Amino acid sequence: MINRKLFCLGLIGLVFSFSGCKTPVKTNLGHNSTLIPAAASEEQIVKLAANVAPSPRQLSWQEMEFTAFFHFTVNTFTDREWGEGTENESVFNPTNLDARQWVKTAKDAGIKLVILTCKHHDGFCLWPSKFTEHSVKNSPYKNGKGDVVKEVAEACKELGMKFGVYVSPWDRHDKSYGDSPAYNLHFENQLTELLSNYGDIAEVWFDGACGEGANGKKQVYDWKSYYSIIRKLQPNAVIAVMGPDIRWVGTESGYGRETEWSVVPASAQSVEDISANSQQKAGDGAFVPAGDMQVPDLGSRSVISTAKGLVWYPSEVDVSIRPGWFYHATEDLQVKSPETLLDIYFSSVGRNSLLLLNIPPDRRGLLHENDVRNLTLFRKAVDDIFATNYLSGAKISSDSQLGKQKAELCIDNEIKTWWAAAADKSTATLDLQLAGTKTFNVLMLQENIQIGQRIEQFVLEGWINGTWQKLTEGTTVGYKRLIRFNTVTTDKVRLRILKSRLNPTLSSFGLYLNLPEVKITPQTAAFTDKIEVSMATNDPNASVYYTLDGSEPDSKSLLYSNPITLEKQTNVKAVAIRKDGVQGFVRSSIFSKSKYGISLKNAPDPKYMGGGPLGLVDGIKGGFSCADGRWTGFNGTDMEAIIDLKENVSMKNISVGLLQDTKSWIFFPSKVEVFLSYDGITYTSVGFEDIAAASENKSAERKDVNITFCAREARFVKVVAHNFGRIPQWHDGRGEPAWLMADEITFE
Ligand code: FUL
Repeated sequence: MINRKLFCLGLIGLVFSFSGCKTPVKTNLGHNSTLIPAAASEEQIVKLAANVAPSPRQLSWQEMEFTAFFHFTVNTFTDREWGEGTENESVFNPTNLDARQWVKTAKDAGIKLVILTCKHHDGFCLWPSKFTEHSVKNSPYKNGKGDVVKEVAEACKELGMKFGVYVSPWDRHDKSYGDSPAYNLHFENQLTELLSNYGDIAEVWFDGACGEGANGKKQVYDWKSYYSIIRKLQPNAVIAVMGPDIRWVGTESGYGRETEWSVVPASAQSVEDISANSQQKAGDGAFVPAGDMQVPDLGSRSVISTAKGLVWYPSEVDVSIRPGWFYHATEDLQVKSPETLLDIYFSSVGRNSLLLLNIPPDRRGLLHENDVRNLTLFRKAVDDIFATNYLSGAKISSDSQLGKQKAELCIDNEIKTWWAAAADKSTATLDLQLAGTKTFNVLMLQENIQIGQRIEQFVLEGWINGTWQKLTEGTTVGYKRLIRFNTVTTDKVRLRILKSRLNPTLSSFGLYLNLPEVKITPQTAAFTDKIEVSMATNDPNASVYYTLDGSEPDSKSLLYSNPITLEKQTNVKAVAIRKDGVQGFVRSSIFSKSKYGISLKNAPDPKYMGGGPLGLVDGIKGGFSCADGRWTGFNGTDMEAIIDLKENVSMKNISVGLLQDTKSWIFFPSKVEVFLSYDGITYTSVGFEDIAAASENKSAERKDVNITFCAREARFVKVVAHNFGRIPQWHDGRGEPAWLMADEITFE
């Protein structure tokens, strides 16, 4: 357990009165913090929690839903994630910087605010700070006359977007870092420049990552002084995540908690704890902290029952569209797909969090085409899904209501109006007769958080075949809850709120239809003669269109009706398109032909069949994702493959492709050995290679192990890749069996 120190900035200025057990607890609407009197009962604590609400700046921040980071600095040019602070300013030289392109791309993707890394840990300033020489002013960019902060701020102003600044307190360049009062003054000077010269700043993002200065000393930050400068110069700016307004969700994976309370114990604002749980090493793009911030629930009844104070401290999910935070050309093919971005959206915005997506500009000073394309497709998907609310025009009734807060107000497409159950109710049922029979599979709920977060448990039911059937269920709602479930067609639904801290409220309630999906079966495969491939969609109102030449399918492509037979290597691409024109994501499967025979001693895991054993020798290599259908995966076991080349072949090199992605528990094997045989009975070793064990998490890597030997003939090749074994101590999965992923084996 980490040490919980109370850093109750949010408790300053508290107005609250508590007058004993029998007197009703006075509410505290509009206040984003509350103290818990020592004598408070559990029931009273729950009521206090339900009345904590966001501050106006927290509310406007939450309503943005989707914001972006632009990570850009010397690292972009040195190909690093964390600079040393010793980089020469001359390395910073974008050739074609267009901040408008960054901001316009973000705006088109539905992003409302962008945050620029004005200074990252290397200390290089993207603005010509008067307080350091380590900045754009000494770089070749615009002959030292450039100011990237200004360019982004102006693009935001022009395009009606909000602007935020990331300023790393940790500075590996400045000599004063570690001499605490001197560096605090330096940092405050730089902060003052940023907050005075670039118009309105809506968010100041302080990083938790922190190390020693060049002098080996640890800096003691004067957070209170930093915060008061922000409050004075930019009173509307929220301070994240080493700050009192916005809480880091606790992981950089893009996936928030299913149960996410915005009201948490005030101790969650401890900057020491946030720092201890922040990223500790460079390049660990998807760091998942081991501390308290990763726990599944930060604000349930049992958690708040021992708190001394409570604060409104909403969660922000930060994640990069690429494996790293900064641009690296080697990651151009690892940009998150539109489908993954959509999944992240459902798991962040849809889980009472705000999504902060990093899109790093490249060395030209532009957002890369691949990032722009995937963002655009992702946005189109969100727009298509939420274009039609199938509750529009429904007749709604509730079993209770508070004053004029009637049920109709939660389906009127107006977030400012809301339904509330009667004051003494902690459960409620909303009945809906839809305007006809509708097909849907997405639920959207929003509480009126202006008066607090209350709902603890709910279930959505549909009237199907004469009975109420559960469609989906959940715990917290908060600002927004989105859940996908199996497609259903009905004209009657009801929402039952089973548990709530106070009378529940809803400002929005929607049912939507997800994009139509297409499935190609098998997902991918290698074959010897021919193979039968089928396609299907989950949407009864959609048809499947496909191509066999690798081109993108659309409604003019081949219309699928019956399974097709392939006799040569083919890239099948398929898409489901609904009658209303909405189309899903394109699926692509390569079916490859191999003239060899192969047998595996240990069966691969059914989830990672790599297109069947022949997939290991079909000439097509797996990508960076273990789930691309090409990798053959062994959980805890070795790969021992015997390949029958069907005739004697002369060769001098055998190569084995391997994947390592330690965050997904995939490790390179410890050793690869190769044997040859004429008859498939007697094998002779021709070489082996030992592979060094990984000692830290890194982005996914691929490796070809080449075993080279004097040319010789053989018909059978045996390849043995020895599983890494148990996951080492430094890893979260310590002691568990490691995965081994292989693809592709080639002969030369
Ligand atoms: C982390 C930093 O170390 C990364 O480089 C990145 O800026 C991320 C948003 O926060 O703590």
